[in-house]
Amino acid sequence: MVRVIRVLSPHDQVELLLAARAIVHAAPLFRPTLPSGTPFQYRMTNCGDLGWTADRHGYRYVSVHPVTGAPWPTLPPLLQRIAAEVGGPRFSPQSCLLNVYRVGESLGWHQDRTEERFDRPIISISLGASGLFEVAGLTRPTARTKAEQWTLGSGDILVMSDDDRLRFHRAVDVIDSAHPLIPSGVRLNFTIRQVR
Ligand code: MD3
Ligand code: FE
Repeated sequence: MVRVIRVLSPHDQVELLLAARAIVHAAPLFRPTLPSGTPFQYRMTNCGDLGWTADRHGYRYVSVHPVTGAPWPTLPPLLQRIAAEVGGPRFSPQSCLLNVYRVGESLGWHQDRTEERFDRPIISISLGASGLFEVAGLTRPTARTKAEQWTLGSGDILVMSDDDRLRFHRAVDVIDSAHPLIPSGVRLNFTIRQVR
C-alpha cells in the first residue's frame, strides 16, 4: 500500500514554500526531455548533492545544474528532518527533485529506476494545489489496468518502500484548487531520494 503517512503543519508548509523559492532562485526551473527529444510537460529543479535530469542522452543524476553548470543548492533543514524521521535509519538523502505542475500538465506512467539502489524509500511531499495521482503494479499498465487513485493535497507526505518502490505511477492532473500560499493551479512535488 502507498499511503499518506503524515501531513505537514501549516507552519512547515510555509517553511517549505520559502525553501522552494530559494531553491528555484539558486537553481532555475528547467524542462527535461525524453531521449526522443520530446519535452516533459512540467518544469523541475533539484537540491541536494545530486540532481535528476533527462535529455537526449537519457535519464541520470548529475552534480551540477544542466543549464547554469552550478552545483545544486543544499537540502533544506526541513527536508533533512523529514528524511531522518520517515526514511529509516539507513536512509541517506542525496537528492530531492522539485517538480512544478500547472493545471493541464501531467506525467505519464513510469517507474523510478534511475537510482542505483531500490532498497531505499522514496519520500514524496506535495505543496499547493492538489494533484490527481495513480499507482498501479510492477508491470506497465494497459488501458484495462485498475489503478489506485489518490488525491495528493498540500502537505501530504507519502513513503514508497520495499515492493511499492518500483510500482508504476503517474501524475494525472492538477486540480485547480485555491491555496493560501501558492498561486492557484500550481502544484509542487518534492521527492527525496537516495541515489547510490
Ligand atoms: C509511487 N512524481 O518525481 S509523487 C517522480 O506528482 C514522480 O510529481 C510524481 O513520480 C509527482 O518520479 C508522483 C508520488 C510518488 C513518487 C514516487 C513513487 C509515488 C510513487 C514511486 C513508486 C510508487
Ligand atoms: Fe516517479
